[in-house]
Amino acid sequence: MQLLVNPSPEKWKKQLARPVQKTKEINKIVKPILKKVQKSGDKALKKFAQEYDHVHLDGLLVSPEEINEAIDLVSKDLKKAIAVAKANIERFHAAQASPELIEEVMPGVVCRRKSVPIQRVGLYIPGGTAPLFSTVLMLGIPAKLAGCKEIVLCTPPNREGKIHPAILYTANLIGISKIIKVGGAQAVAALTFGTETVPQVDKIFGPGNQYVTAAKQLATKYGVAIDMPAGPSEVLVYADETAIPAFVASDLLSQAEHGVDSQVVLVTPSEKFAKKVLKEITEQLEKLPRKDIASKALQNSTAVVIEDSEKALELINQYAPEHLIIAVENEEEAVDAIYNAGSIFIGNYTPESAGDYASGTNHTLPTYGYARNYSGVSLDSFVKKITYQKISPEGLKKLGPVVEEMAANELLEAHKNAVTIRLNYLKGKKK
Ligand code: HSO
Ligand code: ZN
Repeated sequence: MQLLVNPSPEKWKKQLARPVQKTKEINKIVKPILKKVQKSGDKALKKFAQEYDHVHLDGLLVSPEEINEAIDLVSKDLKKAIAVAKANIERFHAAQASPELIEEVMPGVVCRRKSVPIQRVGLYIPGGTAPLFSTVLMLGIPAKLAGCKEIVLCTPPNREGKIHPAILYTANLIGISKIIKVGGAQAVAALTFGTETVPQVDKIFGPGNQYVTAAKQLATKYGVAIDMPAGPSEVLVYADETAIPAFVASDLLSQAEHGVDSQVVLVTPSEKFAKKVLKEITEQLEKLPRKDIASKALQNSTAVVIEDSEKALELINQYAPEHLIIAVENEEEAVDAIYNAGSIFIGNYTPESAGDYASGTNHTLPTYGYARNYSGVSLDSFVKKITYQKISPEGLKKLGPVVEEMAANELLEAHKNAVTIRLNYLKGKKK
């Protein structure tokens, strides 16, 4: 982890640049995968399973027997923990429901807006080195609460053709019945075009490696929506001497262990504090099973000393972190000054891990600086809002002339006529 002391603002961008994504090369690999799945459906998926997951699959769909087996394999303690997380996530996401809006904007002109569930959604849960069953909760719970009709979960099998029991247990617990053994770009392709086993969906959610991310981006060309553009996980901790160096180090390491391309940043007014954190990181890192991954991520990572708090906050807003931990004396002032962040964790006793798993907020968040213009996943991500209007004859008499005037000035006579014809009819009826 490099240490920068009072770097000049012109250099911030370069010094805190995220690892570059090789989109062009990745697309070269991903595009043919999409094509093959579009053309050959399940047959292509099975071929890719052989090629990438090194497994021969007879069927792609997870069977009820496999679910039962998973239920037996998950420990009691983990089941209890998942139940608490589920309750918190359900509670916070259920509270996000926006009530139907009805407004009589002028007499006889009534406008309405209502949330309507996206009918078919696909949830992608990555395989790889960590079985992210927590992501099943983060995507599945809001999908269920929103009322999505079809919820499909895709996740890659291991070499034995199996899926991690905690993923199956969690999916079953929240009532997802269609779980498909397919991973990578081919999973995204299957959800985009549909195959014999995988239903076509309207929106695709979930994290993944660079191939999955690229495939999701390409899927949008075929009319499928995606949750957000994704990149490697990241955290920025803003801490002063009222914070505890060991806590800060543990938070930075918790994100560094996600992947070699993860990035963690410390921003602090005190060089002395920064050095204490760096020392703690070295000590804690030694004991981590994922030490190799975390230490690679730390090579992309920086501790920045900025004495001036206004400048520090400016840097944070410019960086737009996915996760922001604020552990400074004037926490409220700092929190209020932030306008670019995916999710904010406040105080010494709010580790990011709490939000990653169980406090109730969603952990699917905008990375790579997209916190400037995207929100994290929420109940809203699973609904669309339809607007409605009904105008009475009285209402049209008031509003009609306004529309006629505007249409005439846009030189759109047919638009004007759609009002005039009705107003004339109403006059005629009166006579
Ligand atoms: N920090 C990750 C989510 C996660 N952490 C899942 C652990 N499990 C992205 O926000
Ligand atoms: Zn995490």
